Amino acid sequence: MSEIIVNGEEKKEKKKISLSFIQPSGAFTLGNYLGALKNWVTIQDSGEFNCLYAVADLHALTVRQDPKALKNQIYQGLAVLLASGIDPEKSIVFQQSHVHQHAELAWILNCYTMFGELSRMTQFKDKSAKYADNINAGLFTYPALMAADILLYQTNFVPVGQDQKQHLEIARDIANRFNGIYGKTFTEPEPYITKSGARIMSLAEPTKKMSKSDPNQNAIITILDTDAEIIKKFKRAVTDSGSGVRMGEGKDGINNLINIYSAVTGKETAEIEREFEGKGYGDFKMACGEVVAETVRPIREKVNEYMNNKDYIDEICKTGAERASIFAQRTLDKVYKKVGLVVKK
Ligand code: ATP
Ligand code: LTN
Repeated sequence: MSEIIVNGEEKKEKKKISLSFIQPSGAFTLGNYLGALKNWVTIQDSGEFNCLYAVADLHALTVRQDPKALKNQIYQGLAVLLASGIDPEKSIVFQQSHVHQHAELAWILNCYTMFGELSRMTQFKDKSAKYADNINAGLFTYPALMAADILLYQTNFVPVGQDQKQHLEIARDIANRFNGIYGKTFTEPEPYITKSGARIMSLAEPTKKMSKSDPNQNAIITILDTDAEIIKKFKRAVTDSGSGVRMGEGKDGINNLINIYSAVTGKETAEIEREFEGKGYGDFKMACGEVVAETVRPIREKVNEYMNNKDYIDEICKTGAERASIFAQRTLDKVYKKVGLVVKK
C-alpha cells in the first residue's frame, strides 16, 4: 500500500486493487491480448491501482495437459506478460500454485458455492461438451478457485474479456453470501471490460470466440506468430460474400475484423468505415494483418529474450509470490476465524 504525507502527518492512502489471471493452456492469442493483457498494462500504468497479475496454472489442470508442454507454457505465459508491458516493479507477478492460500481458500469457498449455480456456468457447459471424456470435479468447481484468487486480495477490479463476466458474477455472489453469514469479510469485485477488445472471434468460425486451445491454427492469431503467418491468416479469414467494409447484422466475419482493427488502432467503427470506403474485403484483410503484425512483433521479440532468461522469470515469480502471500494470508486468517477454525499459533 502506498503512503503519502499530508500536513506533515503520515496518512495511509489505500489504492484500489486490480487483479487478473490467465491460464497457461496454450500460446496466448490476440483475444487474450486485446481482451485482457492490454488492459492489465493500462491499469498498471495509470498508477492508480495496486496490481496483481498471475498465470493460473492450477486452473489449467482442469483440462488434461502434457506435463512438459505445461511447464513450457507457464514460462512462456510469464514471458508474454512481461513482454506486453507488465512491470514487476509496478505489479506483483506470480504463479497461482506458488501461493498456497489460493487452494486453501478455494476449499472453503467450495462449501459456500451451490451445485445449481455451478451447473449454470456456460464455460463448464462448453468445456464439458468439448472434453466429454474428462468432466472432472475441478472443471466443475473452477469458479470457486477463481473466486478465491480474487477475494484473497480484497480485489476491486478484474480486467477480463466478456466470457469471464459470469465467473465474476458468481465470485460476487459467493462474497455476498459469505459476508451475509459472517459479516463483512470480502470486498465485492467488479469486472473491467472494454468495448472493442472484449470478445475477439475466431478467424475461421467468426461466431465462436477466439480461444488459445483451438486446434485449428488458422482460427487464431498467437502472440508468437510471425508477421508472414499473421498476414496469411488474415487473408484467409472467413467473411461473407458481400464486399463493403461496414458493420452489419449477420456479417460476423467482417464485424470481427472491424472490431480487431478498432481495438488495435483505437479508431472508432465509423472512422474505419470511412477509411475503407470503396475498398473491398481483400484490402481490409491486408490492412488488418499489417496493423496486428505491427502490434504483435515487438511483444514476440521480447518474449524470445525472456525465454532465454528463465532464471530472471523465476526470480520475479519468487518475489511476487512472497509479496502476494502476505496479503493472501491476512484474508485467509480472517476467514478461518470467521468460520470457527483455529488459526495456527
Ligand atoms: P482456453 O482456450 O484454454 O479456454 P482462452 O483463450 O479462452 O483459453 P483464458 O485463459 O480462459 O483464455 O482467458 C484469459 C483472459 O483472456 C480472460 O480475461 C479472458 O476473458 C480473455 N479472453 C480469452 N479469449 C478472449 C477473446 N476471444 N476475446 C477477448 N478476450 C478473451
Ligand atoms: N478463469 C479465467 C482465468 C482466471 C482468472 C482468475 C481471471 C483464473 N483466476 C482470477 C481473473 C481473475 C479465464 O480466463 N478463463
